[in-house]
Amino acid sequence: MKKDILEALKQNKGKFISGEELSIKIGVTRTAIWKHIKQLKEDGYEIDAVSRRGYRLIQEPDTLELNELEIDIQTRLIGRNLIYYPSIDSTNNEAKKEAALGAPEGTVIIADEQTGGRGRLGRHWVSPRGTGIWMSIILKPQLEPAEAAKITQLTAAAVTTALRNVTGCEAGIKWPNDIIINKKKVCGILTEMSAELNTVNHIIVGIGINVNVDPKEFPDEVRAIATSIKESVGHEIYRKEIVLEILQIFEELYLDFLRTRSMAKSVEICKKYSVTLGNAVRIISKDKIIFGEALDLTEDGELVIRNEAGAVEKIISGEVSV
Ligand code: BT5
Repeated sequence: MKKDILEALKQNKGKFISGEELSIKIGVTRTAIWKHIKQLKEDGYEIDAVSRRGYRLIQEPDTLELNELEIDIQTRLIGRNLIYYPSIDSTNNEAKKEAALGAPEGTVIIADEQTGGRGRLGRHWVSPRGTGIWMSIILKPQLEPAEAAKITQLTAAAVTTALRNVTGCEAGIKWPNDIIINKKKVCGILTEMSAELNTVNHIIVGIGINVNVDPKEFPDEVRAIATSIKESVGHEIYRKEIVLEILQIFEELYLDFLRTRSMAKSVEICKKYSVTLGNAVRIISKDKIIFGEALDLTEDGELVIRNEAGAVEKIISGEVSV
């Protein structure tokens, strides 16, 4: 019911709607309306309450709670099923549990804070409360396990486009899983899967974005390499706007990929915004270190390099430092 009231207030944002009109529209007493408005105010909504005129929504808080996301989401698949936690160890861990319990494809787990956020190879991902986007998407594509890295590229394309669209920042992609602004990391992607020999059961794609994070909140070693959207554009951004844009663009790219079995659209975006191509790279892939020059991306999103011996080789995944 709180959601219905919020939806009505949003539809009339900036204008008054009387308690009576709300109570008729939603089918509850005016006292019930008043109680919910009080709760919304406690949740951080700025609402004017003026006798004989009613209620007027002035400003929403920067929240990722379900009421907010569910009212505005426009997708068909990605995020149609949303699960929100104020605090959780890791949205990837939770997504794994949900996937095992049969959560539908496109389910999104989102948290306001992670206490055990994870990067690749068991690294820690700093995920402070209230300022970042920490979310995971459950996918069930018919893929061979070796193709899972494509989903990382598709995600990088979706996140970079969304960040640019919503914030105007100059986000770039450091292959394979970092989104950077001004040479510092603003977002990391962690793709994990459950698979049999030849088929993927499900893929969990975890996305961590420093939106309004104050760099002072990062521990020293992370501060040196990390940035936030706020730091780069100079003001706070509603996290919800970014989440909705990512889910929308992700859905377009993912449905296109399923339909065509081609990564062309995502790879085109990855190439356009790549900060890796054309540069000297040092790649840690499995247990070896390869030096070379990043030349191109293949049609599947693998990195093509010319190694020190002058030979051209394809890298499927790895750790790149420029
Ligand atoms: C990544 O790993 O970049 C993947 C990060 C994925 C995080 C999301 S949040 C939602 C979902 N749930 C999870 O538990 N994880 C995913 P990697 O390339 O291994 O980079 C990890 C390194 O980035 C760390 O060792 C730090 O140096 C640095 N780092 C840690 N926290 C950071 C942050 N908030 N911003 C930028 N860099 C960070």
